[in-house]
Amino acid sequence: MDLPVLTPSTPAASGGCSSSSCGSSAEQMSHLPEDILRRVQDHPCYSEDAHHHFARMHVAVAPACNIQCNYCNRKYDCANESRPGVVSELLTPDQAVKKTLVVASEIPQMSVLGIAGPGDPLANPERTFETFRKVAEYAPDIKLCVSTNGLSLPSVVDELSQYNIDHVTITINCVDPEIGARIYPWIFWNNRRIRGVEGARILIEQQQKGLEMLVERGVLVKVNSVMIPGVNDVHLKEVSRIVKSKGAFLHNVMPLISEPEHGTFYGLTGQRGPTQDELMALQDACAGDMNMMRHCRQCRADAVGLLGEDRGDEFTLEKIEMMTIDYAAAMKRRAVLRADVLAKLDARRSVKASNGLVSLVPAGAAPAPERQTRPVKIAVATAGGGVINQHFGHAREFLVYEASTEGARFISHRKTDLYCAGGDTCGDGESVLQRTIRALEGCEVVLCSKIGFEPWGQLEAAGIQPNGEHAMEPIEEAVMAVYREMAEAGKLAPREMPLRHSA
Ligand code: CLF
Ligand code: SF4
Repeated sequence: MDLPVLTPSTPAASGGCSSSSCGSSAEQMSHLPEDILRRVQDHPCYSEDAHHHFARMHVAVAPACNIQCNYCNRKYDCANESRPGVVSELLTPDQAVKKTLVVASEIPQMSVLGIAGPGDPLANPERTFETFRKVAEYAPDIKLCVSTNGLSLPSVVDELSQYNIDHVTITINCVDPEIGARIYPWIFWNNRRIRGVEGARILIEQQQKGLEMLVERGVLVKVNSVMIPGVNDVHLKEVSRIVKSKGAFLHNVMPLISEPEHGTFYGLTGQRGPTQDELMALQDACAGDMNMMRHCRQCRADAVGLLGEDRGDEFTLEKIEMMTIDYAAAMKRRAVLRADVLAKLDARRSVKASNGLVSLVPAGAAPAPERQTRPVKIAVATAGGGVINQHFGHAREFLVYEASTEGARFISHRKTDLYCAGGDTCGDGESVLQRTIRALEGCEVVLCSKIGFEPWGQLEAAGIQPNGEHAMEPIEEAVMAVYREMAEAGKLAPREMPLRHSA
């Protein structure tokens, strides 16, 4: 069908039509069948490689929820898929479609539209499916993705398949109703509120049934789990084992966010979230040969842009109402960009597959040292594209890679307050810089495109070596180059265990 040229006056625009062995990088995913790789290669959440290049957007069309989680306050985004922060604008399906087409035109690398809240998309089936149906009609080049608590999932699996929704996330925090009762005070089921263990049991049954039905139909299922220390942290290894055995493609263990100011039950009762080390240890323990997602940013339910960035302010209802879109023309530009990015990713994957990770060493260089070196954590400032292209002072987050003789692997991201807004004055920048340095604890090097004199000195004083020599280089190659330099300089001798002082 011909795609419409949308203007502010068309019906569509104005209301006529929402561990060492883990990670989801190319290396870990290389065992997957080619057809699955093709289905995830431009999905920023399902492929760690893709998240450097492709963006996602969420449309907040789903206000209601059919369960209560102890980590959720409905004033804030769904904690299944969001970091705390109110949804700026709740959209009708028609507004969501217009916004989607505008964003896809303006951000051609936007490959996925997800519905993830602010409540549960499947507790708002009419609004959710109307949005998907219309986006699929007007913009068939956009992947559709939905995230749910799973309670209503079995009843809508066939409808999901009908709209070509190829990626579904189910948040599964437990498979034991006794544990579930400590996470979910109630569910709303068959027109009544069911509390405690019985409610949790029904929710778990529906989640597992929904997972099995989706897998049977060939839908790619990601499972999200919120890690709640002392409640389900140990148990999540069992969850990971079971969902993997039932065919889940990827497991994403996320940290509980429980700031008291968000007004959640956990926040108000002092339930803490995990430390970075606890989270990584659990992710490693869950990994086995399952793909683990480590690059999740716990997005808002109205997030727009690359993971880790939020361009929502550029696309408010007021702004998009004034925009005119020629989506047919945009789709051509999007196809060119997508083909270009995928060709580059394919080329890099082929090099890695044929030569192994050590091939990241430049031709002619000696092989990576294999003995007497320890792994090293290296932080990277990037604005996307898979290269080191961000000024240290402009970074809102750093990607952390672990380099070893096995190669470079992404292990986590560290959020930081913006140190420098790019102006001439830094205000209270120094204290923010100190917070940034604390966020980089455990890293020995930080790679960025540029860095000022002041932060350089403070990083060095904190034992973190700044390095701006690899600007615009591919991240993993730069990380391995630095690792080699450190090894050759004798800086990576295995650390000895500290001796105990005698009493
Ligand atoms: Fe959105 Fe979720 Fe689809 Fe991605 S987010 S609905 S699968 S398109 Fe991604 Fe954001 Fe993590 Fe979600 S980084 S919170 S996993
Ligand atoms: Fe909140 Fe999402 Fe849980 Fe519903 S499923 S209570 S919206 S976190």
